[in-house]
Amino acid sequence: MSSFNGVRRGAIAPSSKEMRKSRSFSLQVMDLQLEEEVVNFGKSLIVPSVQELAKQPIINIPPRYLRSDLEPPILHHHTCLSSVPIIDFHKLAATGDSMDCELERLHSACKDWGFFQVINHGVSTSLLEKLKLEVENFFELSYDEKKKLWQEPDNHEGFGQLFVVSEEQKLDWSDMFYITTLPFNLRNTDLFQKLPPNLRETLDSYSVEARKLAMAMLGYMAKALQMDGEEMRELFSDGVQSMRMNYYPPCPQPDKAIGFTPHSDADALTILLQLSETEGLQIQKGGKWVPVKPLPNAFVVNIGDIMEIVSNGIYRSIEHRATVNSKEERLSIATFYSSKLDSVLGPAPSLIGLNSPAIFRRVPLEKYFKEFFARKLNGKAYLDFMKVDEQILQVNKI
Ligand SMILES: O=C(O)CCC(=O)C(=O)O
Repeated sequence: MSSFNGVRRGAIAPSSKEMRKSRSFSLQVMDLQLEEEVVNFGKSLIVPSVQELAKQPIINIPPRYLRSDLEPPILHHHTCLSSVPIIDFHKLAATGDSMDCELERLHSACKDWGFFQVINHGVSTSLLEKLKLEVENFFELSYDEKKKLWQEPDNHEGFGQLFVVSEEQKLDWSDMFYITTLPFNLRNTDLFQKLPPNLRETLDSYSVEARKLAMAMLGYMAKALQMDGEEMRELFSDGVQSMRMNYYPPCPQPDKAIGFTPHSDADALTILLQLSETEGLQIQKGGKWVPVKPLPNAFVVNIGDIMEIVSNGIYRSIEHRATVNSKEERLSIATFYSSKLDSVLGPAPSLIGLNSPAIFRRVPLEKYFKEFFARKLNGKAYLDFMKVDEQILQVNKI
């Protein structure tokens, strides 16, 4: 899942050097700071570190991680099923038949799977390798170092888990680090300043590359949907981007736990980078959990709920989950791309007509995320909540 929280909207704070310039300037700064509004999208109860727990010589996992609530049984590693489509970004950028054919494949992947892997995406291998290394080192920091970057009770950015709303709620077998990365003025600067400098620099470069890729993909999707490209650009340029780094430690009872509860993502597009070829991600397809076998340095991209709304249900967000295993740790970095902060979500006007009435409500992005983060994660329940009442649809048809 996705999102952002505790971000500051409005004035960008000047540097301390600028602040010293003059008294009149500092008075202006005070005015600006008074006007500054903190946008807080939610919070999550603070929970213990699973990485630390997994270092103990335990045979049985604590009851809070036992997931008898999850049906069907968690591991399906031996089920042999077809895997998600692979989209070649070079071909999409080409002209002629090869482009048309790849665009059609992209359209089918978004409609029928909601998931695909992207190759030849243009993000340099050296940047990806650097990012993988920095994130691995980040999770290897001592617990004392990590505590300085842990979530605060009123803000879910930092280390911890998301969507924990009660002390009784079952927990995932994983730790995560969540941070808003773009646009720059929405960054939680205090948290960013505390990151190891190498990671911070790498995130600066990677967030820009991931945004370029997301915008290019949204452009191709607009074309494939026969949607007005300007509507897509208007909604998503300067969109909100956040990242969630996931760490799944080995688990002594992997068939009784889950690394990440089944969910669909609330954003428009998620770009997932897996740090190794260890499997764990599974997607829901035809009533079965299909494992996604990561291709080296490819991205796994998925349609989020916002894209399902914008496309008026033509593209589908798909439930997915992460399983764990008893031998190997697994790491992944999910980059979530959403529309801009002051946008109003709803089906694209160019896709709505007499024969295709809007099936989703129109809701400001801020309200959409606030309601999303106030809930326990529960499959696609939140998207159902966004649907126009079936009775209203019937009345409008008459
Ligand atoms: O680690 C994975 O493969 C899944 C991550 C995920 O679903 C997420 O971060 O939203």
